[in-house]
Amino acid sequence: MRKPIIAGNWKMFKTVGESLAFVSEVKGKAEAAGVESVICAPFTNLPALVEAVKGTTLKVGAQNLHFEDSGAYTGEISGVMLKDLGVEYVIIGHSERRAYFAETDETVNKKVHAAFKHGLTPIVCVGEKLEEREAGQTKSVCKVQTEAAFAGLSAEQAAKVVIAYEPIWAIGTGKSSTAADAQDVIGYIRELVAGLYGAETAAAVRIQYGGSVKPSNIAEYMQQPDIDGALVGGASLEPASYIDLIKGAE
Ligand code: G2H
Repeated sequence: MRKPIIAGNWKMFKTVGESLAFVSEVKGKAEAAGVESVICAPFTNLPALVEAVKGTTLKVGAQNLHFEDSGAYTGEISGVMLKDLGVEYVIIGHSERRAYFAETDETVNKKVHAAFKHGLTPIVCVGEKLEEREAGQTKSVCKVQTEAAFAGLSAEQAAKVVIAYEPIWAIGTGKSSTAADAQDVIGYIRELVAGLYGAETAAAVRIQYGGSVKPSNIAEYMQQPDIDGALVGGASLEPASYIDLIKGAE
């Protein structure tokens, strides 16, 4: 059985002090039996967050990493550094990074390998743009992105990947994919993994939906057979909303 996973993607929000205030608000409340809850915070907040969540069921993730372990890459952070802090998850290939920071399918794949090299669990984002959806290319875009992200992974690694299907037109716009449409694409992504690694691995991979998820719509996504959680931006920033998302995923 796949354990549902709700991951907050804080993007470029919250200072260290605001992060700590958030954790003290949600401590002991953002817990639901059988739901994994993760906070993916800006790099600057990670050391304090890792300390603050000790003794709770909350886990901490980063929002990016460099694929090299070290080197002359000004401004970058490596998997070695994240592991050293005690970070457990890392978002890779979010559409904002693909759109604004030249992330490609190739760098996504290199970063997925770097995450596994350092014992981090990758949350790999895939999803189509509005014009691709309107052109009927949703599944072909997801196929290219998913197959590229998984290239060279062993079946054992593949089973541990968390995929986040985020239709780009639904991100931060208030427009969300219907649960049925999200299920259709996510079911297809699971079939893709089955084609690459077999049914057992595909049954183990967790696939989230992302894009304007909030406490009022989380339950309908969770009711879908192939949706194992959500990657949540805006609605993960407020403690009460985050707690409701975790409870709603139960
Ligand atoms: C999509 C999502 C989080 P939001 O980017 O990854 O953000 O929930 O604000 O649409």
